[in-house]
Amino acid sequence: MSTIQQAGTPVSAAATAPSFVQHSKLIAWVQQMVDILQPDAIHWCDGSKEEYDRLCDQLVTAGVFKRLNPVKRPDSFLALSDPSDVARVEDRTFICCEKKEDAGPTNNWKAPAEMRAETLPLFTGAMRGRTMYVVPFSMGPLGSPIAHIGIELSDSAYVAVNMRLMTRMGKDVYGVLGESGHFVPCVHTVGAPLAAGEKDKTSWPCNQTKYIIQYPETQEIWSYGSGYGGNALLGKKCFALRIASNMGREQGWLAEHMLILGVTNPKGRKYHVAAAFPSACGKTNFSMLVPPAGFDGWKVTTVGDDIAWIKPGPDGELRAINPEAGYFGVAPGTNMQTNPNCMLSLNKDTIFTNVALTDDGDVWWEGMEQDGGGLPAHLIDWQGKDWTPQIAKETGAKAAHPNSRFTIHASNNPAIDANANDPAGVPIDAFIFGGRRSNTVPLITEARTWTEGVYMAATMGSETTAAIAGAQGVVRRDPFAMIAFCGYNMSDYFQHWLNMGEKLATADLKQPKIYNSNWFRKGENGKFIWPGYGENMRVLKWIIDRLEGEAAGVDTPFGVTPSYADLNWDGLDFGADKFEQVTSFDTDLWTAELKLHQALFDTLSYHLPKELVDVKAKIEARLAA
Ligand code: SAT
Ligand code: MN
Repeated sequence: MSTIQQAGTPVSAAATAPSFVQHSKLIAWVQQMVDILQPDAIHWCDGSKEEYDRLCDQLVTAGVFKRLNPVKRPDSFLALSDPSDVARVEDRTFICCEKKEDAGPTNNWKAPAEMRAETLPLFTGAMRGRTMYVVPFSMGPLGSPIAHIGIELSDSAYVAVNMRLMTRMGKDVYGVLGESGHFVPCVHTVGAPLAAGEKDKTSWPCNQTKYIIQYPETQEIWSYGSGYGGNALLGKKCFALRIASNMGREQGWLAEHMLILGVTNPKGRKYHVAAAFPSACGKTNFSMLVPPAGFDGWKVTTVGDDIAWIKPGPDGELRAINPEAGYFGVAPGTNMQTNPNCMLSLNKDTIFTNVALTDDGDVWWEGMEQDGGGLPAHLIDWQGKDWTPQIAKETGAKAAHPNSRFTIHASNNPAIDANANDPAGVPIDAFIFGGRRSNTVPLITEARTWTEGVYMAATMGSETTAAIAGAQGVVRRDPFAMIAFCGYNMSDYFQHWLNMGEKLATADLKQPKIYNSNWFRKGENGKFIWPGYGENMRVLKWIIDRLEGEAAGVDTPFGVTPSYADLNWDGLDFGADKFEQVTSFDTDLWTAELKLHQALFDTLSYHLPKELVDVKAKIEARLAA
């Protein structure tokens, strides 16, 4: 670590750069940014445990962190954000490339020069009175052929410590970069400069004006005004999805909003499945799934819980890594029933954001009452206010924000896959695309061909969740769960997927099978029908059995689904009538659904692959038959 700065002297990147930084272009870039952002000091992060501890202590002193009860939650902290800064801001997220068509109709677009001119006044002096943290990070195992490096400049120590959990962060990154290696420059400011001598009036400085800007052509990220999640931890959605999807398109690989899990069957054969669900739809739970009773000999292990980078390996087969090193997961709803591995992961070394504080210095969120303790008599809620069951009843106040999160290093996870850090990645056998739909879409459907699978993923719809600022529960098309994350034209992205399948076929390589799932159908009482969580193993087993050529299925106009007898029901009381409710294929609903697919295709008509239009025509013909 070095924070060498004399009060009153101009901040110099070259003078403060530690000896482990030997990259002159990088130092020059930091200086350029210092000149714009005008921080009071520079802190070059080395990523050590000592540095992490020191920064956490500083955050406690500054009132940003509360240290949790060391007996109940060792080395863990709680941060409460500004109530206006609690989720990703999609309407303030921009893809700035030269041509509007290259960003496509699903992204907010502005020409780079225009965006730079508009935001330069905001970035100018934005770090005054603050320290600029220089955060070196690798997305993926250091030196892996699938990994890429970024440097984030941030004026938030909260970001620096979160990045140490979420990425491979530290001075070893400079070893990989050497004197001239390639990195993605990422600039982040909370947008709350301080006048000389001024102190923060709040523990979560931010700005009502927000910009999350990606310049894909120059691979730059500029984030202004928010300290929260994907807005501020720039390795995550900004780099690993929006910028990386562009890199993948150019270089022939995939950057996807997917968990990756390993699943071993009783024969001892191991498969790897990558699954795309929208934010806050259970990716973390699925990736840490514990097989229920009746599934002896089955084992599920976590490679990643949110993002997958998938590149053709030396033999052309698709190999996937989790570019992240930790999990930034949704707390509410997590408990020993829904995700025991996750609960165990949170026992120590955790940063919690926007959950509630118990009277004995521990954390609490909605859903934890199901672990036997019932509702606590008193809490401090995520806004720092008193919370009691009575207050909750009268006002509906949530103790934890619905998008409250935990940050942990993946090594906390008892179900971590033995190959989670393998630089070569893991081979992918199947993809699952899962929307959140209260009706229409069946529990699980297998695509008959790669193209049919791409169609399923492309037309996926989903009800929005608390991970996005704004309206919730609205059905929108969310192709590949990438609506907010694809950094280029969505139709070109569909084409890229078709091309990847074609490449595998041409090389005579096995294409992973593609599935469409929906755990979220509701009954007339408005409640979810599928019990979910660990029971998803029943669906996963069917998928693996299909890969082994050992499970039957029935044809629907949309693909192949299991019949009741094709799933293992050991230990679960779920009758054929209920199964019918989660799998039924309703012709009227599907006729209406296809109109929505058409509306999506109308929006995406520029460069829309003809193959997808053909699949739609085939489904329509089958529906009519
Ligand atoms: O806030 S994040 O973008 O990191 C979480 C999510 O929306 O998936
Ligand atoms: Mn996500």
